Amino acid sequence: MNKGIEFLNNIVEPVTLIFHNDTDGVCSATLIYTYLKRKGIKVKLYSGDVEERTFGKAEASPVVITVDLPVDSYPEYLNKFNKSKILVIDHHPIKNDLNKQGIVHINPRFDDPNIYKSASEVCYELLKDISYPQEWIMRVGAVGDCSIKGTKKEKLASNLIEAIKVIRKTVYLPELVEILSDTETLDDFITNKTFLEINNTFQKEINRLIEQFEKKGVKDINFFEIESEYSLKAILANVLFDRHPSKSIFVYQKTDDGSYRISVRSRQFNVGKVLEQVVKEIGGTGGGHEVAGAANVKDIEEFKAKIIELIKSKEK
Ligand SMILES: [Mn+2]
Repeated sequence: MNKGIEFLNNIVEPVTLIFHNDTDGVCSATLIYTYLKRKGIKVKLYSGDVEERTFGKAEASPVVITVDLPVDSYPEYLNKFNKSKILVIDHHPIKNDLNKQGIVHINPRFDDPNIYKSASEVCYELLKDISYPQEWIMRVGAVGDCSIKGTKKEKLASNLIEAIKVIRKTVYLPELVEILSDTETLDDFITNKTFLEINNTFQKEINRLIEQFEKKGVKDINFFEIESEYSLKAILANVLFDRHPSKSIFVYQKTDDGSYRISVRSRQFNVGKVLEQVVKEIGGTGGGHEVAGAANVKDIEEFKAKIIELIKSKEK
């Protein structure tokens, strides 16, 4: 922890800040960004998933900070920053200790492997001794990652960030961080007209898809293809599963490369295990937890057939 505080305190050169494209990532980045901006440091912001292209597009500034991204699972993504000072702030299970490679690697799981604490809380704790980080931003991030329950308004703010991500896409998130950094209170954020309009568009799209899903007739096992200009499989799968908690929900969407991404929710079988088994047999990637998981496959019809076959064989 002290190494992290020292790293942040000593920054004088321009920074590249790379953050996960979800609520916790946005809020973590906002806390770090606000601190650096107040110090007069130039910051370049980039957002994405833990994948090559997220790091590929990021400029190699003298200082590089990543937040809410388990880069220790893919240390090669950081190779291009070999001339920079690097700080990794994360909260996911640890695969490699990057401190051994000259990187300052902060993760509460070094002290307690089972601790569940959002990246926003980790950033807040680092910053609170050397500055005045925005507490409401930290709380919204923590609510986004379910590490605290939060108030109704905090929940609303967390959902609002998710909606903004869906409608404006990941490319907009750096701008969102700048706006959040200049937003003084939680109330200011959740009453922002532009964002409420975005939320409206988002709700309409979700409602349209719910209606389409239910019109088809809800069965025990449901495969539902989303046709939408937005990427909202996971969110829709959650909403449908909330409405039909005893059913199996497969929500899928065709990607640009012609393959299919599928979000799965079910209490009728072990989702993670079944998905792992299916992709082992038909190719692709997939897995997850007991009730929630995701997969990426080439042939959706083959995928559906395999799922039915596996579930039937387990019933016997
Ligand atoms: Mn995250």
